[in-house]
Amino acid sequence: VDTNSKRLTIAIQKSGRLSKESIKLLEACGVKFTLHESRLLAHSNNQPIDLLRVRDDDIPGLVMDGVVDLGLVGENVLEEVRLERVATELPAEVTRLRSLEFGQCRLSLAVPKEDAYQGVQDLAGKRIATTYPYLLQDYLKKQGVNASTAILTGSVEVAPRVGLADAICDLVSTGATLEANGLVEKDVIFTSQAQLIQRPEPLNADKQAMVDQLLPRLDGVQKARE
Ligand code: PRT
Ligand code: ZN
Repeated sequence: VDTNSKRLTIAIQKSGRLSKESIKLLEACGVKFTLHESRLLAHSNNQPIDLLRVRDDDIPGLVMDGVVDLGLVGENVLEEVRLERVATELPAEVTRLRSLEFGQCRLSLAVPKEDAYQGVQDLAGKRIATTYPYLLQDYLKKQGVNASTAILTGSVEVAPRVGLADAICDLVSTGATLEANGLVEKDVIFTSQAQLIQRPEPLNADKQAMVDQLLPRLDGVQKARE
């Protein structure tokens, strides 16, 4: 992506829980697209804007590295990537523009329902399965608890049952997944919703003008939804 380009580049999740709402929000702001399922890049039909459609995990890094101008991503992924990048000394700054009021969820500790659990101290010396090792260890450190992690990118909720872990740290929205797996939510360690983020280096004048036009429209759309 050419940073001198007049076209604003926005990264969104290609397919997943944030995709539909992300497109819907941009369209409500007057940015029109024709999406082709297999394509990574989509040009707007009516604005100098390009959409880059990627895994949500890639969005914070693309924005932090200035590869794209804006990104729409969950705070959970944003903070996990930020902590990982701080630990590995990679650029980790973004400018947060707006909370987007969709993709709400929480990252919680959960244990098998038959376990006695008084508090996070009970997890000392235990193993916790998660997709968010940095957020988890950051929380445990603040609580003064030493526990190990089993990093899984999926099926975290089955880990206790198959003996891979004693507890889990996973995203929850309705709680149905925990319930179905005989787990009980104990401590919320992080709450999240989708965020609009911008790369830290200033945008060129053309791009800044587009952002200045986009934000009031977004505020209008969100106000109308209340
Ligand atoms: O392929 P890609 O990497 O882009 O997608 P992904 O599979 O990593 O992410 P995806 O599409 O599942 O979620 C994208 C983002 O949506 C997350 O990073 C969160 O910011 C947000 N979000 C909101 C959720 C949920 N709600 C949610 N409930 N992400 C995941 N879940 C999962 C959770 O992991 C668990 O498996 O849903 C299950 C629990 O849901 P309940 O309703 O049973 O509690
Ligand atoms: Zn992901």
